[in-house]
Amino acid sequence: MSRRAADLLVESLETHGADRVFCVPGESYLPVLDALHQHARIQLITCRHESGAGFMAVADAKLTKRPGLCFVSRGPGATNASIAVHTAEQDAVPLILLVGQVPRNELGRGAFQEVDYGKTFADMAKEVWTVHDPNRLPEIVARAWSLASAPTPGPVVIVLPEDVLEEVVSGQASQPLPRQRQPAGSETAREVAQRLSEAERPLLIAGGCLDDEEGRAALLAAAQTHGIPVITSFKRQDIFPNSNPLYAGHLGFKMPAAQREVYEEADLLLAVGTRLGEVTTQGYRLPAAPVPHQPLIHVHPDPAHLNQVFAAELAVAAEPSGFLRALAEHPSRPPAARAAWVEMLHGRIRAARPWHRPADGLLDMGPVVAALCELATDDAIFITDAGNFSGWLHRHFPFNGRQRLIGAVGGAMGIGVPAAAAAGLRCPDRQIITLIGDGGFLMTGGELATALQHGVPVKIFVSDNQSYGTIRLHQERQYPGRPTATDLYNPDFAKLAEAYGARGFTIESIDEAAAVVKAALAEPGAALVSVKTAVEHISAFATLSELRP
Ligand SMILES: Cc1ncc(C[n+]2csc(CCOP(=O)(O)OP(=O)(O)O)c2C)c(N)n1
Repeated sequence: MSRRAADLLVESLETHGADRVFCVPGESYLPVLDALHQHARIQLITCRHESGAGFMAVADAKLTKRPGLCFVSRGPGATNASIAVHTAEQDAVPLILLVGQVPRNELGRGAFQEVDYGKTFADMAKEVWTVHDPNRLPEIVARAWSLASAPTPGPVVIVLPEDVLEEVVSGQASQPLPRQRQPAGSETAREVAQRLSEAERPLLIAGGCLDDEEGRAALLAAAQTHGIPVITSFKRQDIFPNSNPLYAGHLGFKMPAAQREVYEEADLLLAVGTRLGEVTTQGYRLPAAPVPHQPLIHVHPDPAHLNQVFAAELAVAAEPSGFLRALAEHPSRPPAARAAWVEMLHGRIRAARPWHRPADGLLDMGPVVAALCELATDDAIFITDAGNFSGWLHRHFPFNGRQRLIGAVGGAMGIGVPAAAAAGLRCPDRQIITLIGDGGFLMTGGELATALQHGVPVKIFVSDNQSYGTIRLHQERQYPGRPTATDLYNPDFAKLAEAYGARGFTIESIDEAAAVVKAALAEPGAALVSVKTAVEHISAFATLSELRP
């Protein structure tokens, strides 16, 4: 059967399970848009900025565990999308970015909007492939799908010279390559169980590889079988029920030193499905790099991350859910001292969780989160942009193990609204709640139009403190009393939301918070709540007055 290469590309994406792609259209890949016009089984979501399209693809991949797909135009489109490539690398998310390119006979001449993507994305993408021969498109799609997915998921870029796309080809669409299997290894599980039975103060550091139903179930089963306290890696506190007595906390930013020191008393660290990044390890201190202070057992599917920074006593290249399932099959008997360790760790978390009205009566995101604790549904999807406003959710919200938290582990601002749109499209029956700062909202908030175009009833809470507060906090610490470049002039966010066609609300005081949150969540359509937060409450852990000498 002969047809255009663009059609073969779309067919190949479809045979791999693609059902949705995100794009900003461009003249450099018109044949693909036309092919998608004729393949109604793949939904094409048109976005307002390539960073929005890329973030939506990243969020979609976080929910489906399949590569997120994003089509962008050459040059300006591709460079706008680069934030998503970076985020996919940092967050270990499978992403395929498909980029238009100048025709093959113009390559290397510096033609209009030409970019050498191999150079541009070399430091972020797992691979960048330019399609020179249209007949190899199926092979390239299959390889890109497989490489983006494993062993550490990440971004792959496919570059499509525009003349390639119009060529007539006759090959078959490709089928997915088999996923490489990694046996869980019963012997290894037995050995680890033996180590656990000797440890008085073990800690299981659970990472993003466990962020699906299978992984969560395996984590819970292994933790309960062995009575091991669980702490989660950065922004993964949703993968383990926070009220479970074995929940011991979340390795995020701004952890009080006293809390970190408690973790450092562990006599065995079992890190499963985490790359042990800088934030998770509290600046390479837990475990300590390069030689940890306590024995480290590191389980990760990608051997490249084992012994990369930390010398593990036991380095296990295994699929984390399978490993934990095997571990749960080898029960151990914890030493008597374990119970006190478990209770001490969870007791601290339990004590710090409730939100209390601040003595100065100023508004921050606390009362909003307190209301969300009461009102969010059992399977709500929370999205946090990057910034200090998220600290109140991280500190006070007890994720139940079914609720999801989506944010950029890599710290990119701007993911909040696009990810909400993508999550609503993927999970139309679940409540979608975004927390975002005034800074982050004005980066990619235009994607609210994309959400509304598709009837996604996002609920967005904007912390309107008129500041790039996180940076202000750093400045107040390093250069007290000399904030620079962090004050913001803002629109009226509630009116802005109304102009988009969403319902707009404003919260100006603590006393109003609960009722307004309730009203916004009850809205059948999209709603935005502008929360007039006081910059004095610069984070969930500090006020400006406390920081000043
Ligand atoms: C794309 C991007 N640009 C810049 C930064 C650096 N940065 C981190 S947090 C932050 C300020 C966030 O401000 P806002 O969204 O208003 O939230 P707040 O910290 O005030 O709660 C900035 C500029 C970043 N992480 N990502």
